[in-house]
Amino acid sequence: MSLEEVEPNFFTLSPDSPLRETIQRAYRWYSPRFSPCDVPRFADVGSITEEWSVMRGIRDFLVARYRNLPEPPTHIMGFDARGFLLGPMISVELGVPFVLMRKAGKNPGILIESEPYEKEYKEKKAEAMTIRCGSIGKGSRVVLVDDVLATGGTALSGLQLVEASGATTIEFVAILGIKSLKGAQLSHSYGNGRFSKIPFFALVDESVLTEANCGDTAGYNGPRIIGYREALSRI
Ligand code: HSX
Ligand code: ADE
Repeated sequence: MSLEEVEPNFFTLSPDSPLRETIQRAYRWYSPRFSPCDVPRFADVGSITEEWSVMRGIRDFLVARYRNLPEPPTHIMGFDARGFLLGPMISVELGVPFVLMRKAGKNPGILIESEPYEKEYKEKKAEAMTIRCGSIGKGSRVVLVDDVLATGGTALSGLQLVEASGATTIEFVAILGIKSLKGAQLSHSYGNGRFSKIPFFALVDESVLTEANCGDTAGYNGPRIIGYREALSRI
């Protein structure tokens, strides 16, 4: 499948790619009224995981991509929490470890912590990512995995953790890259360009999130969250 370089070292699947079409058919987004965050189009990773054949298409494509590299990855590292949905299915096929990057306070052991980062939607306070010391090290060749690349704060935290472990990031990969938020540029311009050579790869960009992909329930005026007892009473 052919790729397009949308800006230096930032790639997507080309518009005629069958996998891009498959992802577009499944992907749903929600407006702020129906989503947990105040972003214009909240991309629902559940709409991807609920389509097993789309997941399989993503897995097969990424496994072939990394297996065929002259120097394949030694580790897949996923971002808390949605990177955990994609990383293991790739690492199991490649026969390499899957390493969990977890938000501060969640990982056991001695940890390396990234600088604090912000996301497209702001949490109450800035977050940081951690990995356990020794989970990767000198000579490790790491692929970083997430569902969405938006402003790129999260991706940058992963690059910092790999660098601070003495390892190498061979690629950051996500299903969706919101090009207009310039997430790849944040990492590529960080720290005098120390990460400028690291490829970013988003399978699709925000152009797949068309009006037809909106998951909002038209005309619904009720509460977004229905409690257990209320839901029971409605069955
Ligand atoms: C969500 O925001 C996604 O799962 C990613 O981990 C992250 C992307 O936002 P940003 O840091 O690129 O703005 O938690
Ligand atoms: N994380 C950051 N921005 C997002 C978006 N627009 N949809 C889903 N997850 C996100």
